[in-house]
Amino acid sequence: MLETLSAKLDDILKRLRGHGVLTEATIVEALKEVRLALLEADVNFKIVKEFVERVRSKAIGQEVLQSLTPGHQVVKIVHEELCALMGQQQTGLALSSMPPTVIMLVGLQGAGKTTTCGKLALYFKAHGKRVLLVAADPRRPAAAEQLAALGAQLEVPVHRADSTGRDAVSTCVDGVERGRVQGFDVVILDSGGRLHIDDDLMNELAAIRAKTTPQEVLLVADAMIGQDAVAMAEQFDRRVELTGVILTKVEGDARGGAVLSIKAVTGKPIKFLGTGEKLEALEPFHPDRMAARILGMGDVLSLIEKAQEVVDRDQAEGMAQKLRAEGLTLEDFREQLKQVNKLGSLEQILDMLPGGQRLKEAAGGGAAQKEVARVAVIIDSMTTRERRDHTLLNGSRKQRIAKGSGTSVQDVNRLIKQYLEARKMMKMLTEQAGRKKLGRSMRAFS
Ligand SMILES: Nc1nc2c(ncn2[C@@H]2O[C@H](COP(=O)(O)OP(=O)(O)OP(=O)(O)O)[C@@H](O)[C@H]2O)c(=O)[nH]1
Ligand SMILES: [Mg+2]
Repeated sequence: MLETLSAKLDDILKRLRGHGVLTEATIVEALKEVRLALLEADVNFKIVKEFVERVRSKAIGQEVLQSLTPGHQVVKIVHEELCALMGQQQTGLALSSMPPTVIMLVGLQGAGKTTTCGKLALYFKAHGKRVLLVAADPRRPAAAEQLAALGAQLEVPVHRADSTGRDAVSTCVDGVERGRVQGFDVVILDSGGRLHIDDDLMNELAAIRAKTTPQEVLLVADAMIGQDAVAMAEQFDRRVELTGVILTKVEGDARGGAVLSIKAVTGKPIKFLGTGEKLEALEPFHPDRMAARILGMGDVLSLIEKAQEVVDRDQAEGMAQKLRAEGLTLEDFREQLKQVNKLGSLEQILDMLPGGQRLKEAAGGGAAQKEVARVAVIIDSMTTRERRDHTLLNGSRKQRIAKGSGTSVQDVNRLIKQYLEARKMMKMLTEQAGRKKLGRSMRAFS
């Protein structure tokens, strides 16, 4: 996510931090590079100009130049201004005081509307809300089928036009009414997309908006199209009045032009980011955290929140108790790897850690993920008894396991060493934390 931009800025700012004393000229020089990096990232031209000007006027003040750590001060200013660009505060979804809250998704064909409907449904479900999805594109039966399949997977009901041939507008009105009568908390309208913005599409969307008065009208746009996403937001806003934006496919967007300029140009906040095809791949958008991520400071807060969502609380509690009583076994080790995998690929996790981008480069593409897969396969090749008691693992058993998992005895030995280290650390932690404290930290997972 935004790797190219991030690497460039990191590089420029690192050099600035290296200076004990900063002169105005050094800062101006560095800002020229920042300007170029942002333009190459496809950030709107006018926005870049204003951004650099603001950083410059703050940075060349006496306070910064004469401080003990001028380089760090400049990084801090850049961070602040990046936050300001993306909207400063996180903008959550507006919920209606009189349920159901109606959320309408609009956007071009293939932008990710239907997928995002599923992601939002999962998100609300995880927050204890009852969700109804509405397939608002009756002209394309396949679209309704796709949403119905998602609904079935998530165990969320899907409202669709019956055979009487209701049009998109009436289907949405029916869906919202059903949501009200049946006591749903949230109704999400999955509108149809077109390859191009045309009058028919806009008229239909405007009519749906007028008839269902949604709390949120969100443009779903592919982040990879950069400035085109910004232009699209302006066009949609003119016709249907947006309340915000969800950018999708951000995990593949190395440049970040849309992420950085959409709020500044259109005034519409980004509310969520789509970061993969899986339904879990949706992140609430926090400008400050994104700014930190871009500057290579990581995003540990989001990582923790994600962990709280995916880690099964009862399982975690059970695991904690068991660890206190018996210590970590290889079986637990494998279980924990599975939990980590639920967080996303290791690459995605590294993205959120301070300095993670560098680690990722050092590890080479996909290497970390392969290592995890290898560990899992080796443990899978052990017998249950071996997993519970690693001391059984003698030479011949190791050979058998290596053969069974298509690895080598060295690989098996390396795994055992990693496991013993993890076990030692775990033992230390549990002893330190004691019963009460650990109980509290486990409750934080709820
Ligand atoms: N990598 C990635 N793929 C995504 C993301 N969101 C959606 N997709 C993929 O984009 C493709 C199109 O997604 P849909 O949800 O069907 O798009 P849509 O906007 O509903 O399309 P129409 O209904 O045809 O207008 C699918 O292959 C999705 O898996 C994302 O955040 N990351
Ligand atoms: Mg769709």
